Amino acid sequence: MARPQDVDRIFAALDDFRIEIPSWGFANTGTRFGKFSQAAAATCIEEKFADAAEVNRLTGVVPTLALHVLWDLPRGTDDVGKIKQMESSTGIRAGSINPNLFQEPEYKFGSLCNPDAKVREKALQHVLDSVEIGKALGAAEVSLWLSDGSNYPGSQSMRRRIGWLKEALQQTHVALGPDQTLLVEYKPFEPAFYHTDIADWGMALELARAAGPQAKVLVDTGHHYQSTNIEQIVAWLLELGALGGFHFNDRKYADDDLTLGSIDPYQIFRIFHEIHFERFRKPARPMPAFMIDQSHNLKGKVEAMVQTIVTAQELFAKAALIDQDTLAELQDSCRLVEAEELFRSAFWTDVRPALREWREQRGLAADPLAALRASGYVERTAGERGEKNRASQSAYA
Ligand code: LRH
Ligand code: MN
Repeated sequence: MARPQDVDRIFAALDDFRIEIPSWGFANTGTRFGKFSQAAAATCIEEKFADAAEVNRLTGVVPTLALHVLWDLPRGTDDVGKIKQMESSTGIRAGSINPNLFQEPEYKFGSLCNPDAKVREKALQHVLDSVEIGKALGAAEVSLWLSDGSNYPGSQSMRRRIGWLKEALQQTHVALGPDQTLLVEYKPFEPAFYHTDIADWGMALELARAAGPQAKVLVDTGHHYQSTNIEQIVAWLLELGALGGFHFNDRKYADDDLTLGSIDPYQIFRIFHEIHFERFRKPARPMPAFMIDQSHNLKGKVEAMVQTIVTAQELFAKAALIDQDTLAELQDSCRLVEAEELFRSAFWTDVRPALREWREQRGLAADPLAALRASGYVERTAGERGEKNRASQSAYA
């Protein structure tokens, strides 16, 4: 149970905590082995915004929805008006703009790194269109992930692909508006299984730096080899002022896109500790963008999203309990067990009663998951959307 003096810390942290949810988290998705369609799944952008509004009604901390351009704005800038209508009807604003450079046949051998200059041009144009969509929507981030890579040694030139990639990101940076950030996301493998052009934080950092000051690194927690010390990468990126944001999810094996904290909650806690340490040292520095990037193949989509946000709030609140001055004193005097016990006891503190109180004081449901079940929202949307979902066996999201 959190001590009374802890409650202020928890409340202060929760007041600053905001997290973005992905439109694709509400749509029917699957794996290469199958897709288990859900009747209540969102089938169009209107329903994705409606689900996001329901999640925000219940939690109060998700003001923005990440959009994937080809999935959510298939007509590009011509769909901006439609998105703005939904922003005003739901109160949810468009969040990060994610270009799609991984599903069209032209991108078989890559997009920005494709040996064919015409394909690179097409890919760059899509990124530049995404930048313009971001400007038109006043969205802060353009979030770039490339599936680019190869499957066989010797089959592609990794050096020439680096050159093409640097050029494209520099051209993208020139096109950014003054308040826009380009997020460079890395991933070690999948769908490429020999080399991936942006495979780790070092490559993403060098590409961001070469592009310009508005380019930062995005850390997707599912994009690391087993036993990678992710919080150390976060510490380094914070030290370098190069951390732009996170895609939070969880995994047991690879990029499993499971719900945050479902496999290793201590991992997210350790990452949040680095964030709180940065806030403690440099309170003026803006927080990196917190975003969820999950696909809910088995859990109910809205239920999984609410569960994810509640878990993220709990872990962020736990990490806020660490007294940075005391911990620094114990660390620097190498009182190892005392330092570790201070660190661990924060993780083991049950912050849920304080969170319920924080929510109630802000007119929110004390238990958002229970409130979702009581609302009948999922049953209602299943009724409205069931027929469409049965009919449509669409592509990925
Ligand atoms: C790639 C990724 C990327 C998104 C996609 C939905 O694995 O993490 O951030 O574009 O998932
Ligand atoms: Mn991601």
